[in-house]
Amino acid sequence: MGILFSKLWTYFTDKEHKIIIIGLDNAGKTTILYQFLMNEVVHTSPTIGSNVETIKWKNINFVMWDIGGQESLRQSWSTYFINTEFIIFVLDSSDKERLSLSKGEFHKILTNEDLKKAAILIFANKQDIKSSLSVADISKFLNLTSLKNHAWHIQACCALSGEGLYQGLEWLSNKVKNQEVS
Ligand code: G3D
Repeated sequence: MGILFSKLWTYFTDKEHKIIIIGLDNAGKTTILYQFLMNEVVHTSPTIGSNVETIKWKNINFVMWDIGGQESLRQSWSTYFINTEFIIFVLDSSDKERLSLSKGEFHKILTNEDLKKAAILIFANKQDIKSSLSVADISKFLNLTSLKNHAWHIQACCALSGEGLYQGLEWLSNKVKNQEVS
């Protein structure tokens, strides 16, 4: 029993779970990554390529890849997809003009073979901005209920204050725990 427990403990504490943080430029991806890492707001500059950090949450190691979202970088997104367990898709909920573009990119990445088993956490970011769309509106717009092959969850958040981010992380942790026992 002791050995089994120790093996399980090692498994939970050492295994790394790959997450890609993706979305259009300016959505708040880098701010989210560094909120998780340092629990504070950092001054970001547009991501050229990617940032990668390991975040330990409830004894689970998440390796988070923040991938630049500018148009010129979107074509290379798929090179990061291999072995991805979770996608964090970030939307600027106040950027109504680019919501269609965001939707297009969202559904496009889900057709990628390397992501077919990935669970998706959608962060409806920038909820502090008064004109932001609600989670319900964004869910409807993205047609999330049409997703039959992916587990998904949408979470309202404000990356600047951190509000909502840990609820999202909690959803991811529960997914990991459920995978380990099934
Ligand atoms: P990206 O990595 O998706 O490209 P960034 O986005 O994390 O670089 O954030 C882009 C800008 O949005 C930054 O502002 C950042 O401070 C801001 N931002 C991120 N999250 C929020 C949020 O929840 N609310 C508001 N109001 N702003 C947010 P700057 O001015 O540095 O470009």
